[in-house]
Amino acid sequence: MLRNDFRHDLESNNPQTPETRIVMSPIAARQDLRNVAIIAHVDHGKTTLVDGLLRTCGAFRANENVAERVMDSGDIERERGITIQSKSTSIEYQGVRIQLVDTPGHADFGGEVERVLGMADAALLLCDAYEGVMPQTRFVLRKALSHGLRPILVVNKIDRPEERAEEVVNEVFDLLVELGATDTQLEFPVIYASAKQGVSSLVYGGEMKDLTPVLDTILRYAPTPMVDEEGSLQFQAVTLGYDSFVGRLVIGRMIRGKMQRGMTAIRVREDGGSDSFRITKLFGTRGIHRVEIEEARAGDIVIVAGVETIDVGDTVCEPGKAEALPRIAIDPPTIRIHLSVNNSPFAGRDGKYVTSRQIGDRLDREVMSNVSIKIERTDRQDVFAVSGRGELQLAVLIETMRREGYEFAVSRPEIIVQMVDGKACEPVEEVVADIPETAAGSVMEKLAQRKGRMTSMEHHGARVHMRFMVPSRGLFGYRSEFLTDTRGEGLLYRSVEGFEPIAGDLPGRNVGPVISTDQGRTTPYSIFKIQERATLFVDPGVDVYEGQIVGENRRPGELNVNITRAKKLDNMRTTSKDENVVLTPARKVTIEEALGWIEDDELLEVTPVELRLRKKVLNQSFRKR
Ligand SMILES: Nc1nc2c(ncn2[C@@H]2O[C@H](COP(=O)(O)OP(=O)(O)OP(=O)(O)O)[C@@H](O)[C@H]2O)c(=O)[nH]1
Ligand SMILES: [Mg+2]
Repeated sequence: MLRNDFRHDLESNNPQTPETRIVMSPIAARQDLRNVAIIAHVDHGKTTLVDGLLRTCGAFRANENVAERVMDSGDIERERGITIQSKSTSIEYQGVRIQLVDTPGHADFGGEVERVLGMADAALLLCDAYEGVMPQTRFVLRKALSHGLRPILVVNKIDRPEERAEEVVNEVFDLLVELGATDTQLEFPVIYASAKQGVSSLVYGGEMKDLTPVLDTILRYAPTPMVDEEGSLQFQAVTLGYDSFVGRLVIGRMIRGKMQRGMTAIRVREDGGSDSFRITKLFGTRGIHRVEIEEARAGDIVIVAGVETIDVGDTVCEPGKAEALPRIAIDPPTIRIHLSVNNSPFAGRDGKYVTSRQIGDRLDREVMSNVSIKIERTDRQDVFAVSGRGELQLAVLIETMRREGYEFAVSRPEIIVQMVDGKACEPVEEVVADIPETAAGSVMEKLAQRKGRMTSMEHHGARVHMRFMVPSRGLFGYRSEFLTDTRGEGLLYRSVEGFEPIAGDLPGRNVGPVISTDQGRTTPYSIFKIQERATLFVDPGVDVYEGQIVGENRRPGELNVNITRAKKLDNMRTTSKDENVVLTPARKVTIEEALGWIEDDELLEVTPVELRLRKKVLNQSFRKR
């Protein structure tokens, strides 16, 4: 489909219609403010663009040493190079404050995007100039449209030699049509940018200057917040934070009225009841800094301190004027793990918090700030069911908890079945694989075995771009196989699309566990013997226990081994041949890999120091095959 003529038509895009100006309504436009959410598929450059915009607006002092992707401030975010939590910042441009909300692009954190969209009036949609529309582009755009946000398209990474920006603009247009965008939403402005180089242009192939074209477009096209500043206070809690000086923080948008530091307010709970509290401090963001403010007005995105218990979605009001806003709707979880008290022989060696009480309290705290995670008690006091939107989201929770000193065991993820029209349905995902042509055969075959069906295939030079619909269940543990099959050159993206009738049985794991038969310390001698047959997860000199999984056998079925055997002294020979024993370094399994690898009768043991795989039943003779 051909897109309409997108003129950067300044006048006709003023979001204020004449009617709203004439009517004697308390609703007025805040010309000094714009609230913009930045959304895109993973890695399309959102956080880098925020860096560039901050720099353009002089948010950093000349001598200030700022890290790249400064908004990715969490440890795990920096290590992995991805945004996990959405964060807001603000810049001043031509007398207008633009409040920017950076969001995560990874599908597992879609819930995070969904809840912050309510704070914005427009969405800056980034799209990689080569990759184009990807699964998460569709997901976040659909959410933005359902919030009635007006999209502004930034075709980013225009510096890539293989860019195909014009096609990408058409892809976005088609996607908008498919998603049922309104005419106004279809008339989206387009900016061609390289966030990394800090340059952009309104014209494809035009002169690339700084990022002011992005800022100018925001001022022209992002609607000014239309708010009632005189009405009674309504503020909705969207994100929770914590500060060691001021305690719990609540981040959200002022929907109506004003809020002053020191005032008494109430929070309206989900059950309709309310608790009162005093607003001890109020903050706004100026650049990357948090600054204290005395008053917040409708339209502002602010941080409130003083309320110790609040849930995401609660409304803050004036006492006696409780008026709750609709709760924030989040897509339901799709996968579940069971988190239990560690009962391995090494339990308690490393962890500070190991009891079911401590684990339960920590999980309860997570739910308060992370609405896309659900916790359920099970019939066993020491086991908790934790559900979320994907393995990465759960892996990040597991990693965060172990860094805080927790120790526990995790079961294999299972999908969450939903009844749709009386039929049992399972989550299915849109999968996009961008791979070298030579790997196409094996990827298609593997995904077909996993009940995937191909929906499209395009050739881009020597690479193939394929789309599939695959049950989430079939994708557990697939990523590492995919990387092997594409020799590390493939890109794989997934995003939950919905629920479909259960697709039937899937093949099991085609490798088997290598299991230690003894407790003790691993020896080079025994590792040398076993490594001919299997890939090991442990190095020499490491403590292992009976029933611990120490490696991967190339064939299914258990391989029980003694990995702690010391070489007998009587046949000890110190020939040079012996001393030159070459040991393959152990394969270090990550949390996500482990979640995709373990079977129902196995567990991942997590401590602040170690990740161990184990059988649930440790004693070999008690384990049935
Ligand atoms: N070539 C090129 N690379 C870019 C550009 N913008 C960002 N990148 C790179 O793309 C990668 C991802 O950038 P991020 O800014 O973290 O992307 P993001 O959209 O915030 O990613 P998530 O938050 O994880 O969804 C980084 O390696 C950036 O350096 C660009 O304009 N050109
Ligand atoms: Mg980011």
